[in-house]
Amino acid sequence: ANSGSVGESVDYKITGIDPGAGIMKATANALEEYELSDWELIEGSGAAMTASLKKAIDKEEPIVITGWTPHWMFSKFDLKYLEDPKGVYGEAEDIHSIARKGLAEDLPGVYKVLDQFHWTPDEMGVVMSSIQDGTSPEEAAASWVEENADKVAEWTKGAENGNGDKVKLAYVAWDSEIASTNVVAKVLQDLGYKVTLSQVEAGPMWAGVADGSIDAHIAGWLPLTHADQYKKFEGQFEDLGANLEGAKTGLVVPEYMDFDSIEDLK
Ligand code: PBE
Repeated sequence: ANSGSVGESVDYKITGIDPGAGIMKATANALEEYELSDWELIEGSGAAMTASLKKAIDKEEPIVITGWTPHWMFSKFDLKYLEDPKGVYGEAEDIHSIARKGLAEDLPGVYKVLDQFHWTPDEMGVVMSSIQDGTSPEEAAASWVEENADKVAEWTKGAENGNGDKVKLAYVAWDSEIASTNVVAKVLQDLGYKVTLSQVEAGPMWAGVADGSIDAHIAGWLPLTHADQYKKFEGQFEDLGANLEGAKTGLVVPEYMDFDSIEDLK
């Protein structure tokens, strides 16, 4: 297909996710940088995006989505990132754990676990795929924690028990973060903490940690994806560093689409 027909074939629409996601901002930038003024970025959700992706792939129809790694979609479907010669989506990203100020003093055990929490994209992938296969996030997290006791012991090493102390974690309903947040919640519960998970948008997630109404989140995509929030609230949270290395975002299409670069969308 020539490049003109790529746009026509998908009605010049990119299937996006929740408007607060950093990848939406990056994609808006990509439309400008690559001069794709005919194109529209459609808002939705992670779940709606993967449903559209599955529908398209079942019929071998064209689709362009905002995608990211780690994500189960890459093990379920044959997909490729479009090349991004202008580097709009940045280099590899890390996912950081972000704590409210004062957490180390108020809940040192929680702080320690969050500080020690670190895993690989493959480990996260196991939990994500299990959830995708129909296991509830709580159960998928519990199984992973049970089967990875050695790893979990590294995270909880030296951490005080909770004795029923309350902890509030926030997350956004992105598949990667549903997996990670449920795993950390389970680990904290097993240590004796009472954990509340609140599902919010990306803005409130960062704002909540900054104003102290949320104890922590483990969904800080840096240095690029959440750069705006990081800058906006800098000094009002504690960055505990990366809990996962080698994340990535970009525009993603099925392998059967016969072009390879964002430049070909023009
Ligand atoms: N994501 C997944 C998020 C971070 C985690 C790439 C969709 C985003 O803010 O874009």
